[in-house]
Amino acid sequence: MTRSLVLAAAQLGPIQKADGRDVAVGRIVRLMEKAHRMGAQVVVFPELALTTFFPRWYEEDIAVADHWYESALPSNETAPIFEAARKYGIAFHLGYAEKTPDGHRYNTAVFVSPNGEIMLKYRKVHLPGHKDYDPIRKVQHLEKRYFEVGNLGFPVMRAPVAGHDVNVGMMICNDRRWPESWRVMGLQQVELVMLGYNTPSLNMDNRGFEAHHLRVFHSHLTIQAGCYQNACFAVATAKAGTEDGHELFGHSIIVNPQGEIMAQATSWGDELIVADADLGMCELGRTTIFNFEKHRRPEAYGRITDQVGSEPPATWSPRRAAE
Ligand code: CDV
Repeated sequence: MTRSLVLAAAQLGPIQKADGRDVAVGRIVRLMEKAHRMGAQVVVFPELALTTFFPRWYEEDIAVADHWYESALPSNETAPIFEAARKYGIAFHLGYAEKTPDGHRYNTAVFVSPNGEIMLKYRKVHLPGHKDYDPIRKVQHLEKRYFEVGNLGFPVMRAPVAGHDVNVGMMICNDRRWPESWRVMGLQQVELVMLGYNTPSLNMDNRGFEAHHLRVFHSHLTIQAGCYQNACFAVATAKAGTEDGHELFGHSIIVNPQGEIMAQATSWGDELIVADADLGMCELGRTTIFNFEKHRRPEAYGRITDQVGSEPPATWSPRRAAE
């Protein structure tokens, strides 16, 4: 039997610092209604979908930032999202800032069934940016201040989605740039990777020039390569447009296991894109070029897990070469 799904990326335009949860939740519910009209069965919302990208704002006292976090999901404020999913029979992925009952803070995403059950939770592993105020930067990127490194690894779950069992996994924003994130999920036969991102149009590190157009290119390059090399689909959903003067580049995409872009957002606002995914497409890569069991050589990959930073290589000398 063909296993096919209608996938949607629900890109969100900017959420301003002054906007309350009701603003984001109202827009998310409207995108959910649209997803229903367009026949979507899985909808992926961005990273930190309920608030502005608050790690750009420095707070000396982290407790002052507490209002950006969810301590329960659903809550009174977020319940309308769960109600819409139930009403329309749609499974959804949502990124948000999580504060646990024992006070830990994570950049988190959940995959929720239409009946409101959290089927999978992921906490961002590759936190970019810095912990303390950085005077060199044009704009702060304080994820290392506001979040702990995720403690759930990169789990993949075989979950019921629209009548099929689907191997689903998640990553968040910067994780997409790291082949390790994809491969750990590829090793669990992931079929659908869901990921949200908030990526500025300009490099804000102020440590060298990076051409504007390459920012989008690098984002797409990593997602397309990740899908091809691990024979999976991805729904990659952006927050887009200008948040309090800070521009995010959008360009949400849905990608197939050949690494092809099946759908792409064209606006910098709230926008829904959809694509039909035949999950059988994952088989070709998995049984040929990327048949891991046949072709992987972990005995040659020791450095991947033994080492964190790079090391200089051995230096060539005539004597060494002769050995
Ligand atoms: N929210 C993010 O993780 N943003 C990062 C930074 C480096 C811009 C990204 O990879 O897009």
